[in-house]
Amino acid sequence: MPPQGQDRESWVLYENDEKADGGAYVPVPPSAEKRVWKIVWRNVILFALLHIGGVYGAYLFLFKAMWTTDLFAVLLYLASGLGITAGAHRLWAHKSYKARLPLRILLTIFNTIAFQDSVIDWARDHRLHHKYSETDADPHNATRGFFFSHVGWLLVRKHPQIKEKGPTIDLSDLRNDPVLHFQKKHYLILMPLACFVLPTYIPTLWGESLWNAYFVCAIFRYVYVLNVTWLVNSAAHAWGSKPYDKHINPVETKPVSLVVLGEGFHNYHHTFPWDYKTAELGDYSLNLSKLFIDTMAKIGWAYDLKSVSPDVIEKRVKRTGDGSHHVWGWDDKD
Ligand code: ST9
Ligand code: ZN
Ligand code: ZN
Repeated sequence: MPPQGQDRESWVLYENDEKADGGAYVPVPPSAEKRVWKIVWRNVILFALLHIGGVYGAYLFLFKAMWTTDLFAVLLYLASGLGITAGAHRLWAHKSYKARLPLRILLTIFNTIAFQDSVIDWARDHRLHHKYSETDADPHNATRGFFFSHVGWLLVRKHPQIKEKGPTIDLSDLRNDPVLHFQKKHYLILMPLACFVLPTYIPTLWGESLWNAYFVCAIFRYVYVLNVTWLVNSAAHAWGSKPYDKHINPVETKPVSLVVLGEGFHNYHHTFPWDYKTAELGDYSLNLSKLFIDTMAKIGWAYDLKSVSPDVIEKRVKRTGDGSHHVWGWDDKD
């Protein structure tokens, strides 16, 4: 058995000890060995159908639907995206800022349009992802490959380590939030309404067909947002630079940031997960979520925005960065 009650580093070292000769503990890198997938065929079939519908919806989006319908689909992408980035991720999973009731209600509505399961369940998996990153207790453990971290983890039963380590995560702050409690309790009514029914009905008000509205604003928009979100788990754990910590897999990737409203600066985010910007710099063009939170702060709906001071970042860059950091000419100093 691996040592019990160890911190993450020890756990990573000893997780595969059953492979060791004679029962000795042999340090291993934090990568997973080949696993048996307990496939959930219902999910495989539903995701396959969803993606076929998504490709068809993209065709209608590009060539057939009314421009107002396309615009509405883009607005739904931005709203549901913010429900994940500014809501589930930065506000609820990481508590990187605080929000007054109207903003919590707005973000919960946006989040329900995104249909990535209730905020409480999303944040439970995400807190685990950070605490046990790149181990079997990480729901989308990127050391199991691009496909697994992108979508494969939603097609199989969770690794027993997730269910064993899961209860070590404190969720009391989320469970005590009445808005989140309401969302989880009524999810099976609220989610179909917000993600599929209303996005299909609303475009008929300006003369769009139900068919086009369904495939463009519900199916295509949903599949698109799912896939760009999943890119943060797959591409942003694989391809890019590591200016803040070269010892971890997450990377900085501007192309991903652009489509995920500022969540592609993933090396920074895993190094400083409490920063509401999820990035060192606040370039709004690559971080629409920051623009949204800053705007909410201006009207008083968001407050206590947490950030990291430049000298803390600088020290960390010099200590653990891979040398690719080029901000403020630090590389020329010393
Ligand atoms: C989706 C989520 O797509 C995507 C999340 C992406 C996260 C990205 C993060 C990146 C950073 C942010 C960037 C955002 C960018 C956004 C850009 C937007 C423009 N702790 O799960 P079950 C226990 S969702 C503790 O069924 P199975 C617990 O007892 C898509 N305990 O496990 C639980 O019971 P309960 C739509 C845990 O049976 C029980 O196990 N949704 C934990 O192995 C059973 O849990 C779907 O398609 C834990 N963490 O099934 C649904 N986890 O819940 C897909 C579990 O009652 N999921 N337990 O407490 C499933 O069908 C299933 O979960 C499964 C595993 C088949 C994958
Ligand atoms: Zn990550
Ligand atoms: Zn995070």
